[in-house]
Amino acid sequence: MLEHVQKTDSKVAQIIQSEIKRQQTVFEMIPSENMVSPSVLEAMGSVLNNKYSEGYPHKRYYGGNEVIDQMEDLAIERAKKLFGAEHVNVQPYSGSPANLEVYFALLQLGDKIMGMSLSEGGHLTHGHAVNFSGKAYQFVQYGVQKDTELLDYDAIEKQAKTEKPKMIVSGATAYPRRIDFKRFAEIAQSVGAISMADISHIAGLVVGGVHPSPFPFTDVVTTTTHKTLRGPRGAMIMCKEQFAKPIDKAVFPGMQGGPHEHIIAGKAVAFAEALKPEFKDYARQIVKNAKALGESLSAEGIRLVTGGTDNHLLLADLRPLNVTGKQAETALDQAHITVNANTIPFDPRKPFDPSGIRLGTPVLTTRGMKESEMQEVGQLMARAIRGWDKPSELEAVKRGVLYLCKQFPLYEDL
Ligand code: DSN
Repeated sequence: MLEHVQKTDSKVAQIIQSEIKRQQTVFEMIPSENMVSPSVLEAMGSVLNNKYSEGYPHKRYYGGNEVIDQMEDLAIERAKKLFGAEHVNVQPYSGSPANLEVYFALLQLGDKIMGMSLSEGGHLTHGHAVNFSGKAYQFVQYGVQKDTELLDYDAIEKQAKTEKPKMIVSGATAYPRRIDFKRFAEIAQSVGAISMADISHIAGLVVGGVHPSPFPFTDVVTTTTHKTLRGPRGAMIMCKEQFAKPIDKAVFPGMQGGPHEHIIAGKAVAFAEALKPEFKDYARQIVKNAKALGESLSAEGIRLVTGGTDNHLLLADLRPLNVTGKQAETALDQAHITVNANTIPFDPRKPFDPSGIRLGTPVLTTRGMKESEMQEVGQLMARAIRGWDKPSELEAVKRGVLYLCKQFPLYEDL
């Protein structure tokens, strides 16, 4: 794979090799990550990188796009089939620009939007004060109920009726339960707001049929393509036909220049993979694995936010073990388990060193692990967290991790 760069730039080749080795020898458990197929990697590394294609298929601002047009058409056609969307724009560079493009397309600067607060599971671009979304629009935030840690749809409806937003954004980055997109769309409709769902985390579960789809209820749906969907790092916007024109205009020329057609090629490959029946098995196994991991962690005395999971991720509250999120993240890193420290709802601690960690099963499931391995993964994690300040414990956990990684190899021919 690195035959050319190895000859021309040994420093870069060596860094890439080290990262391949790191990915092969850790439990990668950040729930927004995945390991793509060699076919997706190849498509992303192709000569499609070389072309400027500003505009849309068959209406470009540069010559020589007759081949590129076929690729973008193919990606759009596959995405429509995968999600049952009326209109798809596959050009967004990533999730954050995609969300901003939707706001820019359908609202006036300063308009009111409702979105889920980052500290309770939302996303920066759903209206956080430090983000462009929170500065350019008047966001009001909703969160979860204190006692159940679940979304309270009646409270969200009441808030929508009082606030009368122009748009309601649903979707989360740290919410372990199902999201009722139909209810969100009904609430939006009842106050004359546009409904938007950001399904970046769960897109693969939606196409796999293990999470309810936001289609056909939701007006606009954004998603990244690199999380559970297991495609290249990038995004897309899907919408009802009536919103197609302003959305396309906001992506280009509103926010972006030349589309990354090599990444769009990777998206097309990933969509074809996700259309295969095996992908449904994969999505089902992600959820089974998350549930099994949750049971294992609970048995070890770790409290799970909401008591468990319906999707690919878990939020673990480490206060019962008297360990902070950052201490756990650092210790787990040393034991070759990659997670991120994360706030839990109503966290008494600060975001940089919060009370919890966020973890997920998409990558371990891609490697082929099942429920019995999840039992072991949970035990290894708990041992590392309890022994966060004991190098010998972390070393013992690392040995267990390396042993399992060998049984479930990754990128063997890279
Ligand atoms: N950074 C992503 C995540 O980890 O959830 C969201 O953009």
